[in-house]
Amino acid sequence: MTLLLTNARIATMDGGYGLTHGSVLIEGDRIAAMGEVSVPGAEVVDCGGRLVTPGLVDCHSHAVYAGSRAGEFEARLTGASYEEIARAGGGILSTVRAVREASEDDLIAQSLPRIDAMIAGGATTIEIKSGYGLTVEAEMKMLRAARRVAALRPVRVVTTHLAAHAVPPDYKGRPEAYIAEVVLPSLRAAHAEGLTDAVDAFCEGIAFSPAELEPLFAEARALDLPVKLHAEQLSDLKGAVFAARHKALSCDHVEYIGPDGVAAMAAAGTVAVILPGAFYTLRETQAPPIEAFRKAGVPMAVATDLNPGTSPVASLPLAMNMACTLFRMTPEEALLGTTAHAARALGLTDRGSIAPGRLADLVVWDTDHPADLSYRIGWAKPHARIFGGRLA
Ligand code: DI6
Ligand code: FE
Repeated sequence: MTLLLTNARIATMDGGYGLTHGSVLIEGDRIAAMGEVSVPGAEVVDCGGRLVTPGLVDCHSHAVYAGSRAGEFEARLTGASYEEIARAGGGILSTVRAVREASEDDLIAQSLPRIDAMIAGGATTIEIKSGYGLTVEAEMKMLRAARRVAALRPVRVVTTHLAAHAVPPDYKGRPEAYIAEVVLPSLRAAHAEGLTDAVDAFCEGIAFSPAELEPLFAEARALDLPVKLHAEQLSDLKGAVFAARHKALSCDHVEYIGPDGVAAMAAAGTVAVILPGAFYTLRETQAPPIEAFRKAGVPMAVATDLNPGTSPVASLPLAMNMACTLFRMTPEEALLGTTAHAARALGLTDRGSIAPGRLADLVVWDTDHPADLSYRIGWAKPHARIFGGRLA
């Protein structure tokens, strides 16, 4: 099957926009060639001068979950803080209750509308974390549901084990025991079933300290799984320094990171995943140190962090807009953040840019200007989508 996109404004996203005008030739599920190519017999899609980008990569989401947290949204607007709600047994733990009660099929059914919204925003690869089960079986259920999403929708799914997301009530005050008795066994079981591509944890005062996470990252290394970390979202526990020591693919949130964390990430080649949806929803005031990341050469990704508590955001273009407006990232950085740098945050080299040999996951946008993807609030929509070499 040969597909030829013609008259395209191509943002290759190789180090920057890398704009060129011409055609993209797709053979099978891969990009075969670019430039002024013409191939007899190919199915031709005239892009009419529109922008073509790599399919967007959402490298941080909690899109598979059950239940609703709309009531907490209302409570926060009348004064309760996110941490107060969490300490009172709401927050993450209220979603945990809903996930434990849901069957795997129900979990998928409740999650598909969110997946569809992510796809509608231009995503062709999405990362999905566990972390709302907090028992061996419920974590496995989440990861199985996440894997099944890829068979139900035209999207690639990367799964991440996040059992170290919160301490469940039956382990209250005993985080080490929870790690030893639930997190490590669930990671081994998930790995044995091929259910997880990476290991993540929430390093925070309301969750786990670096010392408590040491056995988890040691186990990840033993299983040859890459690690990443929710680090420095609400305070500076030196999670980034810890994660960089374990050669983490990414540190995510990083609002409160210090110069030591930035330097450690730069030395380890760790990506900073910027999550403005959570910052916006929590009405945080401390922005991540974008200029320090730039100066140190730390690649920045941008993701939705789609989750029921702190970031009910499904659209990557909206996250890009927030990254620009709230954090002064440039639209070029924001697009690198949802393409090349997001792929890197997942340890993937076969996508995130347009070049021969890459996966033919592409989006044709209803604009010819790449900054429009960040600039337009709520109406940066794909005109067409190519997934695995086919219009989908
Ligand atoms: N950081 C977050 O922002 C989300 N998880 C995390 O580790 C919040 C998840 C939730 O509130 O349900
Ligand atoms: Fe998150």
